[in-house]
Amino acid sequence: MRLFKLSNEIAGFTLAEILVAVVVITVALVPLITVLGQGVKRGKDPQKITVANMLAQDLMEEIMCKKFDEDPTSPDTTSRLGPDGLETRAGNPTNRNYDDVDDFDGFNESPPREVDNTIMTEYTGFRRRVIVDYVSETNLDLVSTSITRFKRVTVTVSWENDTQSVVLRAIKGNY
Ligand SMILES: [Ca+2]
Ligand SMILES: [Ca+2]
Repeated sequence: MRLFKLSNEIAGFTLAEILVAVVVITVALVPLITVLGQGVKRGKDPQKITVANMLAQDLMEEIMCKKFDEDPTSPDTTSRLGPDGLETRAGNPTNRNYDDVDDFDGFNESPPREVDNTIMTEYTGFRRRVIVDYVSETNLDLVSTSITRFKRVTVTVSWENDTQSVVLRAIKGNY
């Protein structure tokens, strides 16, 4: 008898819980559906955004592995942004590969290529661009025209004739 009463209480409590949960879920779903609807209207393709993010991440990881600057002194005294000498990303028999992060400043390729210059045939509709800036040591969002100990790497991957894009940023410090 006691058991029956207990189970009744549990059942009643559960039903109330379910009703509250349904109301909460309904309220929560309305803004979510609105957001998804806007995404579809703008023509954003979630699958392409995922691919673009992957392409951006791939290039960013390659860049961040490089040293801070061509000039090994700290802080740099002769730094300039861009490739040094005849460096290229893939290198060649007579010249070196990109070896510091700012060698990628001005990088612009479509279709995307592997490090060895092989075209990524499955991603031909995408473009990858890179900008490298010095940023203020007290405010990493502020681009600096003078040499600092921090470089900001901005990788932009675009598609559909550059009308769609994702941007990835990272900071490389000179420690
Ligand atoms: Ca270099
Ligand atoms: Ca350089």
